[in-house]
Amino acid sequence: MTPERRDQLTREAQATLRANDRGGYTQPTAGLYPFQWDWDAAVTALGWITFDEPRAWEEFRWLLKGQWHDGPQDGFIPHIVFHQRADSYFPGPDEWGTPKTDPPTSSISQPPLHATMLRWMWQRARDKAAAAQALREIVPAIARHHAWWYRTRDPQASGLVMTIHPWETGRDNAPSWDEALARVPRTTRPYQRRDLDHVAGSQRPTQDFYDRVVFLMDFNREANFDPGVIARECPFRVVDAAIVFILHRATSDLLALADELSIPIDAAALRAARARTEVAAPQLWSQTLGLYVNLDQVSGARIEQPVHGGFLSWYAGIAARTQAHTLSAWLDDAPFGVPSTRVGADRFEAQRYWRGPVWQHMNLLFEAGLREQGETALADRVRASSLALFDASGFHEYYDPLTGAGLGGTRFSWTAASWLHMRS
Ligand code: 9WN
Repeated sequence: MTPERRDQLTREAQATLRANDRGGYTQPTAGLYPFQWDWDAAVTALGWITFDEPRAWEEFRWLLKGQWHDGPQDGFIPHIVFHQRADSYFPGPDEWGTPKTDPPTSSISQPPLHATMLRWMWQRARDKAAAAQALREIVPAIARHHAWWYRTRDPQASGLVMTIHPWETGRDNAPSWDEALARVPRTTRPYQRRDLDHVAGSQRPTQDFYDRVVFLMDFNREANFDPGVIARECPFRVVDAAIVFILHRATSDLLALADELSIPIDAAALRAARARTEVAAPQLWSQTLGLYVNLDQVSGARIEQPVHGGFLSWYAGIAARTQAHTLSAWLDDAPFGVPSTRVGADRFEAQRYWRGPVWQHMNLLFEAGLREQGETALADRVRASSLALFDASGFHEYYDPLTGAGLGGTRFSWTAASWLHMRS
């Protein structure tokens, strides 16, 4: 890539975040996603820190306005915070039935990237005094969120947190969830999807998927958001390897930040949770696929689907040597990597949401983990592929791994933020 093109992309990325800024939180993209999303906010803050440090810390402060306090859900950070009303998205604030909070929120979470993004922001920040002050506010809240994950999503202390909604995994319609979701009834109540007003149906989940995820949203409300009832009775309960790995990594970063800044948190409980995950992680290994995969907690079976979440094991510091061969083979098959489902697999679809396309923030995490674990050649391949996509197609929501074409939403915040972080 030429230096001129790099500068142009940087200007465009900064302009994208400014355009999506709603005065404290960043919309993922106008129209399609008009609120603040949890894991988007964490990645987006990583982009802001490269050119506007105060604004980066604000992103977290605004996300935490949606955190729940007290009771069994204490520490919960919802996957959507509805700071303002907008009718271009379904399901909006009135659909979730959550207790009246200000701002209103959804009732499920998303992959807990926060502590890792915060640590990288701390390392990058030039104004260390302001950064330390922000972290002293934010880190205890994130520690409560980790306690929420371990307490409510792993009540048996198995070492593997579960998740109870495809939207909670952030990789909503990955082929791994097909069987588990097929057991969930289809809702019979009327509702109006809004995503198809913005993006072609061939790039979005199916109607069948929506009917079942709406049922799960309503199930949560009928369970009165009681995590004990949900953990026992929710018809969709899976262990998502990506969430296990993201949480595991984030817990290490949380401990490191608290230690470095002398912020009091319950470090012993977090260390114990980490130790349990280290012991339990081999249950996620698929010998057949040479890859960490997901588990269906209702059937008890490993879900033998080749999806890219398992490649976060390096990022988690839980590496399996043979997985390097698997990733290498996946990259050989995809002109643009890393595809969310292996190219050529039965359920691979090049353009449909999480069933094939490439997502740049995932590549950012893969690259970081590979590099840290000494898999330099693979890290370089992932990076080269990502940079080629930025160069060819700019800042889309996701990309076709066969052609590099941009898909889904345009002028997308976490994609622009990923460029700002990865370019240097
Ligand atoms: C549901 C905002 C979010 C991302 C998710 C992505 C998509 C929402 C949707 O958009 O999900 O949360 O309506 O499709 O799958 O990862 O956080 O960018």
